Amino acid sequence: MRRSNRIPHPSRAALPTLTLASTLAATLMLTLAGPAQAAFWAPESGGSPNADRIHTLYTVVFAVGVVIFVLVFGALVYALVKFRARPGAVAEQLHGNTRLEIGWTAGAAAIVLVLGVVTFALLPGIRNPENSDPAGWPIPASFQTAKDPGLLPPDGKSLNIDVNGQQYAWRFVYPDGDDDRTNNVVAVEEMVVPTGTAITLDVRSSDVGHAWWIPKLGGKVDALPGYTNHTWFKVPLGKEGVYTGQCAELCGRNHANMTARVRAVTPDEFTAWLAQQKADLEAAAQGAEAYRAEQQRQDQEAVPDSADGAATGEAGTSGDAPAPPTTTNPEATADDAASQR
Ligand SMILES: [Cu+2]
Repeated sequence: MRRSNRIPHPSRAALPTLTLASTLAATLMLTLAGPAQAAFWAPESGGSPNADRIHTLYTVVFAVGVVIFVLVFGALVYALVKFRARPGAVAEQLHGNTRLEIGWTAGAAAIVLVLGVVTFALLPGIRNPENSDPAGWPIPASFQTAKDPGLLPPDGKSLNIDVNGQQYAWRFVYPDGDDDRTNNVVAVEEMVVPTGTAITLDVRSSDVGHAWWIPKLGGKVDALPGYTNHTWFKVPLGKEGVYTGQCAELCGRNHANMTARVRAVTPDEFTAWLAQQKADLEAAAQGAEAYRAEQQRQDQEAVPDSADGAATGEAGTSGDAPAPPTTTNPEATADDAASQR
C-alpha cells in the first residue's frame, strides 16, 4: 500500500532560503526579547560599578569576536561557493603569499593588543573599591574594619562585612570594631546594605568550598576554608532593592538551596535597621543574663537539699532545669573562630 499523505520535501532552491529565514527569525527573537534576555548576551550588571565595567569589558570583547566571526565565516562561505568543484576546473597551484601572511599576523597582533589595552584600562575599576557617594551612609569608624589599604577605597572608608559560607547558607556579620564578637550584628541569607556606600566583603567558609556571587553586584569570589578572599560593591543611590544570587560552587547535596540575597536600602533605612538589630541583640543579651542569674539563684537554693541526700555534691548541674540559652549570637561558634584570620 502506498502512503499518499507524505509531506513534500522542500525543493532544493527553497532550502537556503528556509535556513536563512529561520536563522534571522531566531536572531531577531533573541535580540527583541529585550532586557529580560540581556543576560543571555552579556553578564548581568546595574547594581554596582564593578559589575557595569565587567559588562562593558565583556561587550567590547564580544563585539570584536563577532566582527572576526563574520569576517572569517564570510570569507569561508565566499570561498566555498566561488571555488566549488566544477567539471574541468583545476585549482591554481601556488606557494605562499607574503603580503597576506604579514597582514593576518599583524591583524591578529593588533586585535590582541586592543583587547589587552581595554582589559587593563578597565581592570582597576573592577578590582579596586570606589569611594562612597557624599549622600551615602556616613560609616562610623567602628564599622570600618577592613584594614588592608590595598582593599580599601581611595578615601580609606568602607562598611566591611564578613561573608561566611557554610552548608547550606550564607551568614553575614557586621563587625563593630570591639573585641566582643557576641554583640556583632548578624544576618543570615539576606545581607542588608546602604546604597551609595562602599561595601567591602571578607569572604570565608566554615566547611567546604563555596562561591559568593550576586551577578548584578560584580564578579564571583571563592569562599574557602582557611582563606579570606575580598571583593566589593556599591549599589547606586536610587537603586534600592533586592539583588539575588546563588552559591556558585557545588558544595554538597543542598547546594541548589544555598541562595544569596543582598537587600539595598537607603542610608536612613540602614541606620534604622542597624539600630534595631543592635537593640534586639542587647535585649537578648540582657535576657540571657537574667536567665543565668536566676539559674544561679536556684542552684544556690538547691544546695542544702542535695547536701544531705547526694554524695557527689554537684549541686545544680543535674535535675530537670532546661538547658541554658545558647549565646545571643550564632557567629560565636568554634568552627568560625578557627576560620578567622
Ligand atoms: Cu555552597
